[in-house]
Order: sequence, then structure tokens, then C-alpha cells
Amino acid sequence: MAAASPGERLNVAMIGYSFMGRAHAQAWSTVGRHFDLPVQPHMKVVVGRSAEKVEEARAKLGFEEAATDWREVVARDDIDIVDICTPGSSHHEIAIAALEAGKHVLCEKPLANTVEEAQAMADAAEKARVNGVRSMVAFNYRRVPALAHAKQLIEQGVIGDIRHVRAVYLQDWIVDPEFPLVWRLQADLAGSGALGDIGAHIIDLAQHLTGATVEELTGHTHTFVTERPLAEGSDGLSATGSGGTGPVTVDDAALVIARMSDGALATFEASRFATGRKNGLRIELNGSKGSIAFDLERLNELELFTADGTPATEGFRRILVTEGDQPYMEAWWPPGHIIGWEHSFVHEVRDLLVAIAEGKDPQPGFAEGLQVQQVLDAVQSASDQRGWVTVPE
Ligand code: 4PW
Repeated sequence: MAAASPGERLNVAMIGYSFMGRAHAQAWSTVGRHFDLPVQPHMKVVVGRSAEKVEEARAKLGFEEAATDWREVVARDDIDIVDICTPGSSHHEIAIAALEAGKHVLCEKPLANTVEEAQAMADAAEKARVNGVRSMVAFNYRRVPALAHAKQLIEQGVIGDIRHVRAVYLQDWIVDPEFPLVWRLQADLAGSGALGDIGAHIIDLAQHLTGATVEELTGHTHTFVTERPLAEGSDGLSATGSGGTGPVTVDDAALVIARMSDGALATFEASRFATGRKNGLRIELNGSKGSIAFDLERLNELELFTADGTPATEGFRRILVTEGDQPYMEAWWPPGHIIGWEHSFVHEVRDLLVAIAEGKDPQPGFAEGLQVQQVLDAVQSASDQRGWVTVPE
């Protein structure tokens, strides 16, 4: 694929249209209205297995066409970007086919269900890259403005050398044992449970914010409810049940203690059994000069502590990240006018489009997706062996 020329229209094919597909479609349809883009995305075709349902999704989400055969679609000459929003089990086949066909690829996280699949995807991405083909993993929380701002502060040395990373991602949508056996609870489709679905986000964030990698860890995964009603229909994190039951083959929760390459100590907790916590992603970093804390449920804010030598008055202060000179915010509203969860996806596709236009690699690429997969795999091995595991370099 030749580099995109200024103003060029890039046709997007999105595979899958459920929860993440809806979030991505919202981003594709919004991005050009708020950001000055060097190339313009066009929502060309959405792909799903059921002709009737994908046509409904097409009309609702705003794609030009609906299709049922992803293989046919990724091979089309008029498709430039393939956006993969399917369960993890199909990421690897679709991504490799798309890369081999010369399409730029945006892939939902975690990159794959196994390290082997992720490795093959990273290899295919590296091969395609030589021809100007770009690939990106959808770790969207990197693009929450407050977290992008936190990264800048950390890079400027505002909190000094990082000593601790404390991250949790807590949900509760499967606390009820009668909640059906949706794809996210099946290892053959999802790879893992809370570990890969939400734990992957906080592992990526910790590494992204600190610029360090998880080197060594111990972990424990657990499944509280091992049998559930079979699912009849599901959309995102809700579902209806049908007759019969089946085994839950993924973890419900995962705990990790880790040592990072910069010497920081990190803890990660991912759970779908944190009753009352709906989408509670919180991360705190303690450094030699200060601390930063973030809570997704208050995503426009950062808490910052810097030791200024006056203990009587110093303390955590709240920074509202809505100023035009803070990351991504120039495209939105006047200061104080807050944004939401969905904006992280808008920023993600904006960054992908800019990278394509500039002939640069978007971040995180498939190599970083593979590295997160290795961390996830190490957590599972540590849990199985009940010991410490070194993450391969
Ligand atoms: O990627 C994650 C999803 O699989 C999301 O960021 C949150 O957790 C919302 O749904 C799940």
C-alpha cells in the first residue's frame, strides 16, 4: 500500500458490530467533525455473520455497505483500513489476511488469544510495514486526555523516579451466577477472562505511563462461578439466557505482583466480581518527588501530589484536564466542558489516521500487543505453577 496523499479518502471495513464495534463506529463517524485530519475516513462496509443483523447494524452505525464474508471484504481493492472488533479467537486470522492484502489494521485488545497467535500477527505486521502498511492495537485508555497528560507529566519528571504502580480494573457484570455464558466467559473465544479483557488494559497503561516493562511477576487467577446458563443473545456486557448450562473456562479475577524494568514495584487486580464497581479502572503511581492518581469514573481529572517542602499545606490537588493545550482537548469544548469514555476511541482513530498519513508507526503497534500478551501468559503460568515467572524479552 502506497503512503496516503493529503486529503485522501480511506475506506474503512469494520469486522464485528457489537459493543466494541459500536464504540469504534462512533469514533469513525465523529473524528472528522472535530479534528483537522490529513486523510478522511469513510465508513465503507461493516461485516457480520448474520445478513439480517449486519444490515441493521449498517443502517444504525452509518456504514455504506453490509457484508457477511470478511475474507472477501479484506481482499477488496477499495478497502484501505480493516478495523477488527470481533472476539479474540478471530483476530489473528483476520489481521494476518488483511496485512497480507496490504490493508492498515486496527485490532481490538488483547491482540490475540495466545502468544503464538500474537507472535504471528506481529511478524505479519513487521513484514507489511516495509510496504507502508500500519497496524495498531486498540488500547484506547492511552488516549484518555487525563492519562495522556499524566504521561507528559511523568516524562517531564514531575513525580520523579517511579517506585510504585498500583492499578485495578474492576467490574461486576457477572456477579450473578445466573448471568449467561457469553463469549467473554469462554476460553476458546476470549482466550482468558478478566485477565485479558480488562487486566490487559492496566498492564498496557502501566507500561505506557512509566515507559518501563513488566519483567518478572507472580499472579493468581480464579473462577468463582464455574457453570452458567447458556446464552441466547448478548450485546456487550449484557445477555439473556436459554435452556441448559455450560462450563466457564476463563478466570473471573486475576491478581498480579510484578517488578518492572525501571525498578518500580507494581500490583494489578482485574475482576468481574467487584460488586458495585461497574467499570472501575484506577491507577496510581508513586514517585520519588510526587504521585499521580487517575480514576476512569472521573476521567477528566488527575490527582497530583508534589512534595514542595511545606507539609502543612501540601497535598493532592485535582487537575481538571479540559484545557485546549492538554492532549486532544483542542478539538473539543471550552475549558471545563468535560468529555467521556467514547472520546478515547475518537482519539485512537485520529492517531491512526495521522500515522498513516505521515508514514509513521502508530502506537501501540502489534509488537507492543505481543509484549502485553507475553505478560498475560506469564500471569497464567505463574498462577498454574504457584511461583514467579520472568516475562520473555
Ligand atoms: O476493553 C474493555 C471491554 O472488553 C473495555 O474497555 C471495558 O471492559 C468495557 O468493556 C470491557
